[in-house]
Amino acid sequence: MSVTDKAPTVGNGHVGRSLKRKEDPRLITGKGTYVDDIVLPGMTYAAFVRSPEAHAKITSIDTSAAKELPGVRAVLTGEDVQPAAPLPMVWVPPGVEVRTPEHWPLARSEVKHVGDPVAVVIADDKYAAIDAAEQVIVDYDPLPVVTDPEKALEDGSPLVHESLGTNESHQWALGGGDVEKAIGEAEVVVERRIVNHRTSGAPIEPRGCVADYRVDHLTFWTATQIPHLVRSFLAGEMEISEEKVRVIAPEVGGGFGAKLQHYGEELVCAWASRVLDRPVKYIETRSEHMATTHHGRDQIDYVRLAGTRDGTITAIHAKVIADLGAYHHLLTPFIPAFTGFVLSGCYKIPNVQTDVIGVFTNKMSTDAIRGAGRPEATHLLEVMVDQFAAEIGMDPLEVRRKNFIPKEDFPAEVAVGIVYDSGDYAGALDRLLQNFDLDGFRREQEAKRGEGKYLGVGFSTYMEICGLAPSRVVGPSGVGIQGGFWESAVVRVHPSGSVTVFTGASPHGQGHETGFAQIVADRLGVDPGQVEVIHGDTGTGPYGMGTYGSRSLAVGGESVARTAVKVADKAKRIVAHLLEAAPEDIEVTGGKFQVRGSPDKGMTLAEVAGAAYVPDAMPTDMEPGLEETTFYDPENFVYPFGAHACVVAVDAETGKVEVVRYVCVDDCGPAINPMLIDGQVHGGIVHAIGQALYEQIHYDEQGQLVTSTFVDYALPTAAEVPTFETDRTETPSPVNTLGVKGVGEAGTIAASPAVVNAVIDALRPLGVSYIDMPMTPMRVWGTIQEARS
Ligand code: MCN
Repeated sequence: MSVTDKAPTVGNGHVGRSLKRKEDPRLITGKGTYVDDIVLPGMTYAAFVRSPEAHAKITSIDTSAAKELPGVRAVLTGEDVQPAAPLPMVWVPPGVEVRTPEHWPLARSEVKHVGDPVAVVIADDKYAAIDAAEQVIVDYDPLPVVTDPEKALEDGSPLVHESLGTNESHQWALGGGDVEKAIGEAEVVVERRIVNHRTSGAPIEPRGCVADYRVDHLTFWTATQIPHLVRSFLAGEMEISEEKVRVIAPEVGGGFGAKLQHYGEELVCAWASRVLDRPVKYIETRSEHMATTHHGRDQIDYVRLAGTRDGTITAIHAKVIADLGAYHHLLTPFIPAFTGFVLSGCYKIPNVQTDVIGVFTNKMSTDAIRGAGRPEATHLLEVMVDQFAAEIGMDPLEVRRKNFIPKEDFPAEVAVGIVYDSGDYAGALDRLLQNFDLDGFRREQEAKRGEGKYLGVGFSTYMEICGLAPSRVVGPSGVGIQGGFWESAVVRVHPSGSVTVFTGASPHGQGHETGFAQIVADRLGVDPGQVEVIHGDTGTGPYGMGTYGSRSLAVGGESVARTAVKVADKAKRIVAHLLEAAPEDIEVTGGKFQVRGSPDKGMTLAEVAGAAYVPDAMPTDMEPGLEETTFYDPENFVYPFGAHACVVAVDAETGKVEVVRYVCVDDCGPAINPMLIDGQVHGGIVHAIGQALYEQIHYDEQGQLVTSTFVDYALPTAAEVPTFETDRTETPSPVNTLGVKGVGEAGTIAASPAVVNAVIDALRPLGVSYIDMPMTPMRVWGTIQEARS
């Protein structure tokens, strides 16, 4: 990897400031337009008929009663909705067979999980559609069910897809060094079975779409993270030429990975709109969300970590049994592979190996949920580092320090062959400990123990891969999302000097309208209030890849920055021409394109734009206008990192865990907007505390979903989390000119092991040495009882 770009001149210093979010005035005054706010003349509403069975043959579907009901315009089944291709799965790793059963938007002959859509009713109003859906009579012939991925791998297990002859989707391995040899020769080997259970993305706004097909054109609003990709998929499936499909992601109320997907319901609504020649709206209910929007995690990790008694880690091996659910959605089988890429974490471990077995079960599919494979890796690694430290009787922080990749080693290639861009792991931990008085905590812990309270502290030092791109690395790994992994931007300066930015990123809570405006404002010498950022509309900007994998700033923001630099360069040439100076002597400072050393010679962007759009005085070899485009494909990923500490109080009588303090240091390179970063870190930590203590998608043995509402699926609220004490170090990435890395998933990736390690730290005096998530009162209490007996 080589990066030669020089950082562009920063003009007015908006970058680095905690500007309030430009998007908030409309959001907090209820003026945002979400999918459900879109009302079109002649609108009809979709309600899906879903399987109550986890696995069954469909023996008949009787739609006659439903069709008779007032207001019902159509009832469609799998026979009626026949797209040109099944729903997409885009991971085809070279040399690995990934068994991918056909996945149609409406089940054709069998249902494979509770909630599998079987038919759709389209009616004039939502309630008529729901009532009619209840009148569609489907006869099911139940088949044997398997929900436990380990049982699914046993001989004689019920098969989710009979035609495959196995429940194994695929095996995939990634390694470096010789793990078995290192483990065989090690002084110490610690082993654990770590369950990283199934969770939901659970954004506040569930999924929804409005399809409006008219005269060969489809306009499609959808709550998505990937509007351009949804357009490509819909165009292909419906055999409509791509330019005739416009996909708009309006205001999107959170996604957390669950909207990095192309769902069958989207296609069904578009199809129905074409059949009926009317707009069709679908908004899922919360219970539908829990059952049929893809889940995350669900790995059983058999981990061995080997080392010497002086604390050097010599090898780590993870056998990952990944429960993929019933079908492959967009990236389902790839997610556990991502675990393998980051298994070394912050450490110099010479022997590293991940062996993944992907397994079908009669459950909803898993796919990317915030972190997507990386939280699982960090969780197992950081928990195992503590287990290893306990085994050899060493301070877990000393073990970490001993094994950190030193900052002088960057760019650093790790055993699995990837090259980390930059890092200072010891620096982040040092900063954390400055903010956290560990000695003071240990004294308090001791004192409180005398009072019958169990306090514990857990640490997690993490590293993650994000900035998803670069195509030339991701492509060969087999991820074939239409169009590669670059990002696009257009920066358009209007004749008045105000600016519109079009980005291929598709924010759904991250605040790109603010951060991207700050980047452009500095490069063009204007106020961020003069910069409007347009996103999520395939009809306005060039093709773009969307928002996921904490890629938007490092890839999308960088493409915006580069485009603004191109615009500034043209502006400089115009100014140089008009003010008779050399272009190299023009700098953006004080809100002007200024001739260096001549304070009275300068032009505002509005004056430059005026000249560019009224080109009579422009250089003859220059095109009129002031607008540029960039397609940016980076040379490497970016690798953020940090150090987190969690303090818990455990009530040993009830098993209740309370997070009483949370201190963290994150490093995502130079901050564009520290407040946006804090917001991301807060949300990310809550997400992981949720998994560690409360949230779990739970199916019973018959494949019935037990946690289908927020009554059973326990999302933490503000009352369950402390005030977060955040801080940052800033280690620039050499990969992009902004020096930035991602932060959108950092909290989620870092926090769950910190919480688990804290609970174990609290309960060690009672003999507890390990506990799985979610650490519900029942589980914690049970573990204490077991340890006591
Ligand atoms: N940022 C910054 N300076 C930096 C790094 C980041 O100011 N040095 C800012 C960025 O400008 C951006 C935010 O931090 O406003 C996050 O940027 P980035 O890390 O590039 O992540 P993305 O914008 O690509 O967001 C994706 C990430 C993912 S993968 C999930 S999942 C997620 C998340 O963001 N889902 C979210 N954050 C979420 N936040 C909300 N509110 N809702 C979701 O669904």
